[in-house]
Amino acid sequence: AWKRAQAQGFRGKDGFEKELVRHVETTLARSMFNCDEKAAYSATSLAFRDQLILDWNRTQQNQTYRDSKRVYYLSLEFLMGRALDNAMLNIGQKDTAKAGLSELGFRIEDIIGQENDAALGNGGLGRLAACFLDSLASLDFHAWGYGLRYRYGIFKQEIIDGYQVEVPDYWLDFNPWEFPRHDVTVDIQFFGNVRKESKEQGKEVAIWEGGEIVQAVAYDVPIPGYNTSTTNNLRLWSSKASGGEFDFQKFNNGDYESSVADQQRAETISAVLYPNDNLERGKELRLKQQYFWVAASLHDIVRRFKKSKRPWKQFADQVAIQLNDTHPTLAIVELQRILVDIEGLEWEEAWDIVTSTFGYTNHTVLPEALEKWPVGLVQHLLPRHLQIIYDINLYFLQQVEKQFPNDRDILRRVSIIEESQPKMVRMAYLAIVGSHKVNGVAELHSDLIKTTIFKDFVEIYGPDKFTNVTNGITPRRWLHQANPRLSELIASKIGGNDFLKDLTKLNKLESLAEDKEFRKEWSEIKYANKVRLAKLIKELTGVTVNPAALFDIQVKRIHEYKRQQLNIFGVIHRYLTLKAMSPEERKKQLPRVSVFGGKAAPGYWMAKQIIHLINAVGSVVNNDADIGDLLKVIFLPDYNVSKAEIITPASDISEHISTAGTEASGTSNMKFVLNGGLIIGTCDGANIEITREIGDNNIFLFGNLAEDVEDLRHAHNYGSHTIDPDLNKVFEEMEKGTFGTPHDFSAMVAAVRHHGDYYLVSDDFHSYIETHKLVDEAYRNQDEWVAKCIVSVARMGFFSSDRCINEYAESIWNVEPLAVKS
Ligand code: 26Q
Repeated sequence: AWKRAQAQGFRGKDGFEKELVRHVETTLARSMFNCDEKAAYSATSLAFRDQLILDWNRTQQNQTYRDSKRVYYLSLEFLMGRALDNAMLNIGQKDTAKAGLSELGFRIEDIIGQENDAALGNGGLGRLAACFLDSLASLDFHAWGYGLRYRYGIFKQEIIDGYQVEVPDYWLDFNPWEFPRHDVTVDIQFFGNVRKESKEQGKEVAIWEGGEIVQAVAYDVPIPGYNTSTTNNLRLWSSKASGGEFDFQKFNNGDYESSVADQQRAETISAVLYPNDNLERGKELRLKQQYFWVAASLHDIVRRFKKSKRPWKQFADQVAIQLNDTHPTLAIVELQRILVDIEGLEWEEAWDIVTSTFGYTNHTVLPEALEKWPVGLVQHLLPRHLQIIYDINLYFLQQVEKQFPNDRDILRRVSIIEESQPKMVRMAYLAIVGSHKVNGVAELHSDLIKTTIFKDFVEIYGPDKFTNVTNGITPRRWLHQANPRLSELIASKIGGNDFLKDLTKLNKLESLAEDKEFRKEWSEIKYANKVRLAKLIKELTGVTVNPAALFDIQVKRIHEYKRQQLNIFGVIHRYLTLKAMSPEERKKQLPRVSVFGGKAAPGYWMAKQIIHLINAVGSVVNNDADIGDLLKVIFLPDYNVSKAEIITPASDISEHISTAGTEASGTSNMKFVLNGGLIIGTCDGANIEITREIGDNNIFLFGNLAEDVEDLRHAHNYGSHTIDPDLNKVFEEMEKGTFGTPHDFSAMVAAVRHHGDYYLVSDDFHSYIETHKLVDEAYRNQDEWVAKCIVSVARMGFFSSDRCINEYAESIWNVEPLAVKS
C-alpha cells in the first residue's frame, strides 16, 4: 500500500495532459487558447505537485506512526534552485511530461526555464544544505530541514559598464512549491526583562517578560526523494506581526501609521537574505533572524517530541539537531532555556540533554568569518539568553580550571565571552561547548580546525569530539538533471542507472576509458554541452565563442581567498604572450575561452573591483583582431544554481585555486569532475581528496602548500617580497592603461605589491602559469584527455552527498533509514 502512491503516476502522457488542462482551466482559470509558457509551467508544476502531495502525506503519517529518531537540519540557507525538473526526475515522470507538453506545442526545457530559482542562500553552505535534503529523502531518512522563508533571496546580479549592480530577487510571485500552514504558528519574544521568582524549596525560576512578540508562520516545502516514495519536509518560517494584520487597538485609537509600522517591522525579519559569504557583520537584524528562526524551530521540535509522551531523558534518543555553521547556535541556549525555565528541569540534567542533541558543522577557518556578537546587543535583544550563556560559560570554565589548574591563560583563550572592548559572545565556542560532535567538511579542513582555531578545545575534550565529514553533492541534480545525455550514456554502458543511488557503481566505467567508440560518444556529449553554454554566453553577453576551444571555467562567489584575481592576471599574461607572437606562431596556439561567474557581496569593494577588471580585460581581448578565437574572456552575469546546471557540464578545465588552507572544502570541484571536466587547483579543501580518489595524473595541482602559508606571509611583511617578473609585466600593462583607467585597478595591484600579498598571488603565479601550459599540452592529445576524464568520473563515487549523509547518520546522529513498506 505504501509504494502505490508513488507508482500511480499520470497514466501516460494523456493522463498528464488531462491534469495539465484541468489546472489551466480550473486552478488558473484560463483557457487553453491563451495558455502561454508561464501558464504551462504553472499547470505542469501543479500537476506534479499533486503527485508529490500524496507521497508527502504518506511519508509524514508513516514517520509519525513509527516515531523513530528524527534528524533536524538547521540552516539559514537552502540554495534549492528550481524544483520542477527535480520533481519530474525524482518521481520518474519527466518523459511523460515531455511527451505531453510536446503534444500541446511546448518544449519541456522552455517550460522548466520559466521557474524562478529558489535562491535562499549565498553559495557553498546553502547549496550543501540543499544537496543534503535530497540525499536524506532519497535514502529514506526521517529528516526535516528548518530555515527562513526570505521574501528576497540572494540579489540578482546585473553587469553595467563592467560593474556589478544588485537587483532585488522577488521570487515569490508564483510559488507552487510551498504550502502556507496558517495553523502552525509560534509567538517569538524579543527584548523585555528577566525577573527571578522564588519557588518551593528555595528554588529560583527566571521569568522573561515584556518586550515584543513577533509571530512565526510555517511554510512547508515537499522534498521528494529519488525513486522512493519518501517525501520529506522543509519548513521555512515567515515573520508576521502578532495579533493578525494590524494592532487593532492602535488602529481603533487612530494610530494607523504606527500600527502599520509595527507590522512592517515584524515582517522585516524574514524579508531578506544577508548576502555575505564568509564574512560576518554584527547587524541587529541578522541576530533577530537567527533567534526568530531558531526559537520557532525548537518550539516545533519540542512540541513534536512532547506528543510522544516520553520522559525528557529520552529527548536525545528521539532528536538529533545539526547546526549548519554557527548561525543557529542560539538553538543551544534556547533548548536549555526551554528545559530549565519552562519545563523545570535541573540545570545539569537539561545540559546533558542539550549537549547530546546537537552537532555543529564548521565551514570556515577564516577569522573574519567567525561569528561574534556584542554582549550588549545580546543583552538588549535576548536578556535571558545572555544570562544562560554566562552560566554555560561559568560551568565550562570551572571544568577547564579543574583540568588545567596551572594555566590561567587558557581560560581567557577559550572563554565563550571575549573580554574585548566591547565584550563579544564567540558563537563557535558556544557551539562547540553545546554539542557532542564538531565536524569540518574536508580532511585538510578538519585537521586545520583541530590544530589552529579550536586547538585548545581538542586539549579540553580530547580528539574524539572532533571529526571529519567530507562534503558531497547530489548526483541526481548534478549529473542526471544537469547532464542528461552523459547520465544516459553511463546508464547504457554499466547496466542501468543504479549509480544514481550508489555512485561508487561508476567504477564500472573505468575499463571503458580505452574504448575508442565510447570515447567518441563521450566527446560528442561534451561538445554538445559546450554548444549549449556557448548559446547562453551569446544570449547573456553578446559574445560569440567557439565551442571547439578549451573551456576554462571559474564560477563561485567572488572572494580574494578564492583568487579570481590570480586567474584574471593569468589571462592577461596569456594575452600578452599571444600578442608577442608572430602570426604564424599564433596559428599553432590552442584556442581558449575563459569563463568567470559569481557574485560579490554588495559591501565587498575589492571583490567588485575584481569583477570590473575581468570585464575590462574581456572588452579589450574579445575585440582584438590579432587574437580572434584564440582567447575570449567572459563574465557570465548572475551565476546561480540553474545556470550552474548549464555551465558545469560544459567545462574542459575548471579552476579551484584558493590560497592553500583557506577553502574549507569546495563543492563545485566535485560537480565539475563528475561531469567529465578536469580541474586545476591548489592543495586545498576537497581538492586533496579528489586527487587521492582520481589519481594525481588526472588533476593539475600547483602552488604552495598550506603548511608554508604562514611563513610566506611573515616573510612578505618582515622580509622582502619580490614580485614574480611575469606578474610584474601584467601589472605594468595594467598601469599603461591597456584595460582602461589604470587607477581603477591600482588597489588590486597594491594588494600584491605593497600590502603583504596576503593571498600569495605572486608566490603562486609562476607555478600557476606553468601548470596552465601543461593543461594546453594535455588538451592537444584529445584521446588521452578524454580517457583521463572518463577515469576521473569512474572514481568520483566517494563524493556523493549520499555517502556524506550516511556518515553523519552513523557517526553523529545515530539514526538509520526508515525502511519503506512495499
Ligand atoms: C555570517 C554572519 C553574518 C552574515 C553572514 C554570515 C555568513 C553567511 C554565509 C557566513 C558564511 C556564509 C557561507 C559560508 C560558506 O558558504 N562556506 C562554504 O561552505 C561550503 C560547504 O561546506 C564549503 O565547501 C566552502 O569551502 C565554504 O567556503
